[in-house]
Amino acid sequence: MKKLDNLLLGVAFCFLIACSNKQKEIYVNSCAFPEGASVEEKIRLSAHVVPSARQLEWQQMEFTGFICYGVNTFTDVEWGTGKEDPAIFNPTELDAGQWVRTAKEAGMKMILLTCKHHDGFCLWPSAYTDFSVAATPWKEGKGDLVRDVAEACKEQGVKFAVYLSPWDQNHPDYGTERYNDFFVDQLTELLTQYGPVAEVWFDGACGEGPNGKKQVYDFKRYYDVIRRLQPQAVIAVMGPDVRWVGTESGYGRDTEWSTLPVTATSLSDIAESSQQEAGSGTFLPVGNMMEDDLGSRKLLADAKGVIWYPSEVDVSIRPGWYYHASEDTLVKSPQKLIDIYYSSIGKNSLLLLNLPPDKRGLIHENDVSSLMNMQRILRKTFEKNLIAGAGVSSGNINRLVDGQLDTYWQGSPGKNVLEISFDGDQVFDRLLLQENITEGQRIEQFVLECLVGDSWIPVTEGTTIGYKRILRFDPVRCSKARIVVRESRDVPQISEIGFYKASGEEAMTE
Ligand code: FUL
Repeated sequence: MKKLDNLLLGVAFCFLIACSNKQKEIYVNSCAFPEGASVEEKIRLSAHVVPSARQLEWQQMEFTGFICYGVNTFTDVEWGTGKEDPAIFNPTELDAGQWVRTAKEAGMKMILLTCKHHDGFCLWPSAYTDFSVAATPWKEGKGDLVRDVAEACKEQGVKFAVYLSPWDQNHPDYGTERYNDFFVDQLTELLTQYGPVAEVWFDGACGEGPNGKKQVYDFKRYYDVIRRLQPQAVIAVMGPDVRWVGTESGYGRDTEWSTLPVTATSLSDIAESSQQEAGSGTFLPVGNMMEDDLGSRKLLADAKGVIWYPSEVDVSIRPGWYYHASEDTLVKSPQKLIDIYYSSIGKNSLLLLNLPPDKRGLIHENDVSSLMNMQRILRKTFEKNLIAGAGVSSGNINRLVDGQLDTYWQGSPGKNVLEISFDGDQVFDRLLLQENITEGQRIEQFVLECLVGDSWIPVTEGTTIGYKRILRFDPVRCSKARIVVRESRDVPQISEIGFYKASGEEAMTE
């Protein structure tokens, strides 16, 4: 537990890395500001905080899938009670391969499975409870859905992740210290029996258990188990590696910092305030993850340090998280999903899109169709980067289109302008930018200008870029464009640039 206890200790270590490598001043995961640091120094230091290896790998997945499945699927509710008769869980055509195939074809790189939701029903035959698939008619009680999904993921080259709800309405020990032992036992089963796990997702939703008590979760202990058994896994939402964006709508912030100013010094404080109500005082502003401003200079000025805490946008393809036949006609259209794509992945977040299988145990045809059309249309939009064949003012263009974060264009004081000369006139309405986050998130304000006649005309502008930013604007025709970085926390480094013309099918129909 001690290992995770104190952010300041971790940061002292980071300073050592920085000293021994003057070329690259980086602080992995966090940086505590020295006593008496000026605002300018805090801003500069924050621009050198970088993701841990597990956070970077997670971010680069971009698009991931969520499977909410369990007794709720059969009782037609969103939240169960923990008193369900397990016999109701009886899918007739369950095919985990279809779930993973659908996700993979849609471009998702990971599947997160609700191994246990708030009702406490387990999709694996846990040795620590009778409330599981072992008590159901499905496969005559011999099934293990966690195994089926983990194996299908392995076969198809998709990462596997576990959602284990801390809130458990079924377990008699809920609300007592013994429940923490039980939770650790279940976590251990999931982390030792099913191969590599890429993410562990702890939900912030929490109510009373069967005995009317609220549980004090021993998060530090849970994190310790995860770090020991699956060190590559990120811990999301009620956890230190990945931040809940603050809504379940699919829409992230226009200004999305992965570097968050904090007043906290311990990871447990971070966990406690991650998907919670206002008032903990851990983050600046004193408030919750739903605040609009989580990373401005104003907040940095009052902070004690900065952590790398990137945003994950979770949303369901349907109104509910679980399957309801009454929502078969309410599946989000491909155009709506594309709008969500731009508003999450296109705004420095990872997208976690829920695809709830139905009572048969299949992802419904309507969901599959929407998803495949979304992917097909996006592929059309992004198939041709118009920058190909162009030249850039800084010489070598290849480093801006090679898919590598650590090959980049770098600005210099007073010269933060990257000019692009296209191969003749080009028409585009999408701009994609990526920062070299392996050295920090820095850009605070930028504008795209195009040369029309003899004048540079502003076409669109943005604030943060981070891992990825995609801007949409009306089509523009030009042979020269430039990115002007107006404000940055240190020298800007742009890793990737793309100019695209959107497929006509992107247009919203609703
Ligand atoms: C919420 C839960 O209460 C929902 O049921 C769902 O699991 C969603 C992803 O998170 O907090």
